[in-house]
Amino acid sequence: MRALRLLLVVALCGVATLVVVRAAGSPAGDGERTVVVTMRHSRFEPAAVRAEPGERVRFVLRNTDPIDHEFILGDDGVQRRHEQGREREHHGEVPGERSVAAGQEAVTTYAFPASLDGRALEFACHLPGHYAYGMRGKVTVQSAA
Ligand SMILES: [Cu+2]
Repeated sequence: MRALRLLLVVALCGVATLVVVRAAGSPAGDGERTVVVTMRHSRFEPAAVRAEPGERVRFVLRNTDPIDHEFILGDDGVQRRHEQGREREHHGEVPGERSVAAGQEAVTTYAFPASLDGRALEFACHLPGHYAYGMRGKVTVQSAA
């Protein structure tokens, strides 16, 4: 009986997770889509995201690590500037750039220009050593066929 109850709890948790994931990927109804990106063990999950040209994406950034991270979205030039620069705090002044303190959540909304069709942008964390460790991901901008 105990085992059955445990099994039921596990099954319900699975359903709840599925519902959360589906809701996170669904349109917000105001022309924005929400994508949840989790920062775990100094990696981004998912590390690959697709966006429509011209689409506005609301990134919900969840840092589950006990250390600070950041989410910097942009082209190679943006990534290089942040990797070499001393800018360490991002509180929403620039779309696609957010600091996320340990155990916290932050949001940034980014509009992918239609001109990016067929190209990709990178998102990364440039706190010392994180980029080299592999804390990066990619947004491919492409129309659904
Ligand atoms: Cu980081």
